[in-house]
Amino acid sequence: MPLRIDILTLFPEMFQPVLGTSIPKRAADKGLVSYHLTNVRDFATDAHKSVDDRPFGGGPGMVMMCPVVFDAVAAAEAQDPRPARRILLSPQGRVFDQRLAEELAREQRLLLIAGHYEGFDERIIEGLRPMEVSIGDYVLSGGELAAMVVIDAVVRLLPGVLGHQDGAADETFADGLLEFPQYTRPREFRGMPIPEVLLGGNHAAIAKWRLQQRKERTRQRRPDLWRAYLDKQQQQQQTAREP
Ligand code: 4GX
Repeated sequence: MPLRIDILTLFPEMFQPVLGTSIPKRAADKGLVSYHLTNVRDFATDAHKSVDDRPFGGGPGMVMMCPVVFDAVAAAEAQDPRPARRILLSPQGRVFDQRLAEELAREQRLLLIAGHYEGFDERIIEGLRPMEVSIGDYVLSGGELAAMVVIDAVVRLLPGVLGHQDGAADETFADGLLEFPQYTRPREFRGMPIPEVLLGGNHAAIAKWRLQQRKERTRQRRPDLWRAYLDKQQQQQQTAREP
């Protein structure tokens, strides 16, 4: 069964350009994933089609209301018997990373809730118990772009989505190091040559140079990743020594 992804949003039209392009589209065309958009506003019951209201206690902005969100989740979930892993995009959430992408790629069904406005009525989180996920420490105007980031990172990990060529195996974060620099034609551009080692055809030397580059770049640019890499290496050596 393909992965089913439900998206609950007030702006379903934002998703078509992304899900209908490149890898997310290719994955759906191959039958490896399906996308299902639910417009939360369709579940508004009053004449004005309200989905948000002013916060109790006062303050700026509007808050997404419980009834529409609960009804939208129930309607989406009833479309398929498989239980969905519920995810709500929010700066309060667990910070999204490659490890979480890999975890989500093993699910059968995801349901993403993308909110606009200042936030959700807290009882949405209390009652629906979604996993709160943040794509980083900055403020977006809505959860839609965050949902698309999560979907893109997950879908490209599904078996069969990427060709063997652009396989997800040996790239950044698979082993915790940044990538090595790449070059293509021409051999010299505006006075800038390419590293000599890449022209020699000595594959062992090239592999060694690339690993060196990856380590050096990670150490200089991402000391946090470099620390984690060193710790992991040390752990592996420890395990290898155990009887
Ligand atoms: N990573 N936003 C969600 C509305 C909101 C506020 C509070 C729930 C609780 C974001 C991020 C993000 C802005 C999306 C506020 N929803 N989402 N939105 N960073 O900034 O995921």
